[in-house]
Amino acid sequence: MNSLTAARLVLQLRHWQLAMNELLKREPGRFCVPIHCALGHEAVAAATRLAMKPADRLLLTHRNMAFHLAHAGALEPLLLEYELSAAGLAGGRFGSMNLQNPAAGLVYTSSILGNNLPVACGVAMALKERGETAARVYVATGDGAIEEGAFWESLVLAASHSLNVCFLVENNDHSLATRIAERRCAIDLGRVAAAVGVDYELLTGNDPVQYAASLTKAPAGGGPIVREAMVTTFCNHAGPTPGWAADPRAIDAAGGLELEASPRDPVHVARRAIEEEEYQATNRFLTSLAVVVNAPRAAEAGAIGDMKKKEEEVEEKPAWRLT
Ligand SMILES: Cc1ncc(C[n+]2csc(CCOP(=O)(O)OP(=O)(O)O)c2C)c(N)n1
Ligand SMILES: [Mg+2]
Repeated sequence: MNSLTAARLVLQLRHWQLAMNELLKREPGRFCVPIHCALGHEAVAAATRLAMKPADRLLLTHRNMAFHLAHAGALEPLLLEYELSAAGLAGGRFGSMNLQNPAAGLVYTSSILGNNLPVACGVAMALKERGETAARVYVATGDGAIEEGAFWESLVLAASHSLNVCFLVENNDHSLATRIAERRCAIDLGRVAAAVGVDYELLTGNDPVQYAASLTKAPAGGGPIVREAMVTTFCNHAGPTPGWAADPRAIDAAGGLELEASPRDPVHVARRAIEEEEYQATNRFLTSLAVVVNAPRAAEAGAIGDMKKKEEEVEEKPAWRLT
């Protein structure tokens, strides 16, 4: 996937998440499961899509929306899953916080912080036993979740057994309503990784192609890697959260895909890889669709169908479609 395709994926992920945010804003009682948008996490999610080979696996946490969208390539199966519909991505059995999509390699998701880390080691060990040594196991975690003992134990376990695991830490300087300085000492993950002989890189700048290149690096002699991506989460924890600067209710999908004119926003970075004319056309097109999703329950009344119909009506379409 080249820079242009990756940038388009970032825009698509932002559009789908803005559509979800509209639903959560206007119909807070619509979903009976907690839903954690990941506005601002699009470059990391896109990078895993770029990086992963068919045999690779990805294990996720509560904040899995951007990852799932990137790998499912569509909003509809997620929206239906969040409504616990049998037509959803997992037949309505997992909802949001445990959602998995094994067909795409997304084999496990846990809402219990730190829980997916030892599971990832187990998956990697099984792959190693089977001789599938080239298959990498990616496991996402957060600056809050690494406070669990399971993170430290998993890192040592993976290093000791030379497991092909990529620990992908999304550091948004938040755990619920608290910032790192409010709850613990600083953790220099680069030095932690070095202390157990593990390769580490810090990911900043929200370029999915650069991130993917880092995620796919294989350390000499095998073993795990740690990648820490600095992320700005524009949507708070899961809806308005005390202690977070921005309120997701203030985000208006009709206001455009870019949320901040700075490299902290993956969409701002994606614009650089796209002709401005195409970006503006895509922006107008996608934001005109986002508000249409604000319809009665998707499963019953076909909000997605409305969105598709609207899509056909809009004359000025971008030259590309991902799905
Ligand atoms: C073992 C455990 N303790 C506490 C919680 C409650 N909890 C849910 S999300 C969260 C914050 C997680 O922060 P982080 O890992 O940085 O992810 P982020 O939400 O910032 O993406 C907490 C404390 C939990 N789910 N599991
Ligand atoms: Mg966090």
